[in-house]
Amino acid sequence: MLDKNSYIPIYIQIEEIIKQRILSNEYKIGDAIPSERELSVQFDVSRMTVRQSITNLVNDGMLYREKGRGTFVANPKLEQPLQGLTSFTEDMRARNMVPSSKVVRFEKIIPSVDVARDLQLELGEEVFFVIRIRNADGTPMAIERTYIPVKIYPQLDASMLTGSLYSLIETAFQQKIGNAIQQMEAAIVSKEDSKFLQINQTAPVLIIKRISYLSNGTPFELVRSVYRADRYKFISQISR
Ligand code: 16G
Repeated sequence: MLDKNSYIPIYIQIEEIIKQRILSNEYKIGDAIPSERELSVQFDVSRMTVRQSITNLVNDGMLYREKGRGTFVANPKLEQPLQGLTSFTEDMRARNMVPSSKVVRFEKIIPSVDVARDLQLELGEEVFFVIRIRNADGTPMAIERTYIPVKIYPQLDASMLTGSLYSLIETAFQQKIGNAIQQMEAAIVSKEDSKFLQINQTAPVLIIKRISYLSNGTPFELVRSVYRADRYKFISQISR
């Protein structure tokens, strides 16, 4: 309830009330919340005050506005830790979500000079080039373009990649995965990826490039992953 005598500013109290309504499912994910006008009547405050509360919740990512349509409850972003060399399958299972993958391309190619260098291959050595759409509970979350040296896994085929690559390597191929180097950058989604990810053509994405090594130091994958920026936030622990 609003307490107009409180030292806590009214717009912050309203923010908290709306947050509670979202958390208690009174306002459901994807639903429109009442208009500024309705809320200002409900709380008996000015529209300006309500607007301030809503703007803060939009900035926090709990709500999003759509021009001419209203303000909606956002799907909470997945928090992805940046430490720990985990796989997509493990990450989703840890959240009780069901991972699935669609292999949209699988071919043997001679990689570019840059890819060959990252994978420590001689010029002309082949790689498998794989594009996979990674889904959580059936919704596309990321798209991955993976280069895997053919000489390490000559027996690889597309049907093996609908499940987890990392568990294939560790269980079927009995190899130990060691570490990886990652870099991340922001971008606007490409036209092709907007279709794969079923998002707007101007949507922001986060791109992670990962080179992963077996424990003996051999690079076994170079991956460019495109993550939906509206569904992911990356968390890292830092200390000094
Ligand atoms: C993650 C990795 C990717 C790896 C994949 C294996 C990032 C940025 N990328 O998506 O490099 O190939 O997991 O997942 O985290 P899988 O074992 O489920 O196939």
